[in-house]
Amino acid sequence: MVRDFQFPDGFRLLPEYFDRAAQKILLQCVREGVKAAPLYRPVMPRTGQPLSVRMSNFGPLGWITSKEGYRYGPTHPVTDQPWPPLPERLGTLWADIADWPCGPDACLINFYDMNARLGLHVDAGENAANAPIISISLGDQALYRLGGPNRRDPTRSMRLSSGDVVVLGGDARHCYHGVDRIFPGTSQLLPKGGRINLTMRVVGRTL
Ligand code: MD3
Ligand code: FE
Repeated sequence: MVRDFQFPDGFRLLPEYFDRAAQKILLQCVREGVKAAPLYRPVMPRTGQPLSVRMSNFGPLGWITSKEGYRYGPTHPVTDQPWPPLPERLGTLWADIADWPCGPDACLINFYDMNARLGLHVDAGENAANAPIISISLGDQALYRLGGPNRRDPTRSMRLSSGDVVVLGGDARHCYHGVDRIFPGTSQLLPKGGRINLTMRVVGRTL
């Protein structure tokens, strides 16, 4: 079979980087975090259409959307409280594998129920546009799709499983990507099923 797709430079998949015990610890961290900063449903800029993915954040800055647009901000859009601190285990993961001179200042928490999806997009809201993004998957498997720097570039789909870590550095950082579907019943980590994805980012100073 001939494939048109070439993995972008800087894409690294670390399958089951976290074992089951470590996944449970991270899940506990997320539970603590969303107690302080509840998952909420972001809306699309302009249309106000709700996304199917529910979100929250850890760290000094969080990624938020509103009808006015996307931005990073220091407080939860519903509670107006600061985001909870980044869990220590996530900070050590960054230090161990990011190969970047400073730490992350934002960690987006995405929660997918079995019907949630995330359309093809590029992450472009960060001033530190060349810093890597590190993603951690927990719970049910996801069909993840990675493309190139242009929306019409060929794409490649892969399954991300609980405990997998993906590093998006270099060219990969500027590629289109999305989540086409969740495979219910593929993990027992979350008692009610679903998937959590954590993405650590360096936002850089927002003026
Ligand atoms: C490739 N999240 O939060 S993580 C996002 O599974 C996001 O929740 C997906 O896309 C998720 O923005 C995918 C892997 C990921 C994250 C950022 C990327 C892949 C990326 C940035 C550039 C290229
Ligand atoms: Fe993204």
